[in-house]
Amino acid sequence: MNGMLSPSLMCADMLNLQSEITALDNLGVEYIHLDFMDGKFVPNITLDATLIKSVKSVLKNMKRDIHIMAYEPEKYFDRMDIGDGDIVSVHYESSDNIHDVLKLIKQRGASPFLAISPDTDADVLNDFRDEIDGVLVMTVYPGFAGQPIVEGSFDKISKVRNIIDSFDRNILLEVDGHVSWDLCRKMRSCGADIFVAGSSSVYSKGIDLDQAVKKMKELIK
Ligand code: S6P
Ligand code: MG
Repeated sequence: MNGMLSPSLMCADMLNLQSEITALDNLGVEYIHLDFMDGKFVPNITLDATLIKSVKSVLKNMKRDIHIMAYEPEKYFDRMDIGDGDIVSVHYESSDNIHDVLKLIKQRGASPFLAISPDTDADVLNDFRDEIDGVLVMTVYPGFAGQPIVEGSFDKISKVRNIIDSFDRNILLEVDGHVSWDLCRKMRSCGADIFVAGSSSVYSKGIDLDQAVKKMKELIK
């Protein structure tokens, strides 16, 4: 299986979101990464839940890849209209009942992913063996685009790959944060399957979107 792309909508042109989404869909991009923040779990706010719901109505083949950086993430599931085909990542530390939250995502027909921040030990994944379809490995601290990669991220990706491979189920590994032209290949060789592309690649200045998508797809093959 080739690596899959998930461009981050918070890095796109906010005044032209629909055309940006349609362009990605027409280029055969697999996912659109939708960051949701509550201003408390992380010190920022980006895309709103209603907007995340609306994205659904303009998609043809692309799927939503929703990354919730908020406490009590389940509060937003109805407003985002979470259901069939969505990936939904929730952070390990975001709920006292994170196992129930993952179950709820599954019950809605979506794919539950556990997001782990740079300071979260990969070993926590061992408690989620039968509950997750994927892991979102944050390679920057959640909250902002345009940050440098956190030291130790490649070892973390490799460690997560080993742990989830030991589960003997098909579990996807997604990387999010400074997935740059220079680093994405190494992330791929460490075991990443889905690549969140933001300001350090697909949305960097001086390259057209179609060229950028082609270049990225080639690098993460
Ligand atoms: C950060 C968020 C990410 C960013 C992405 C941006 O909290 O979860 O999805 O949108 O990291 O990409 P870049 O290349 O600017 O780091
Ligand atoms: Mg994200």
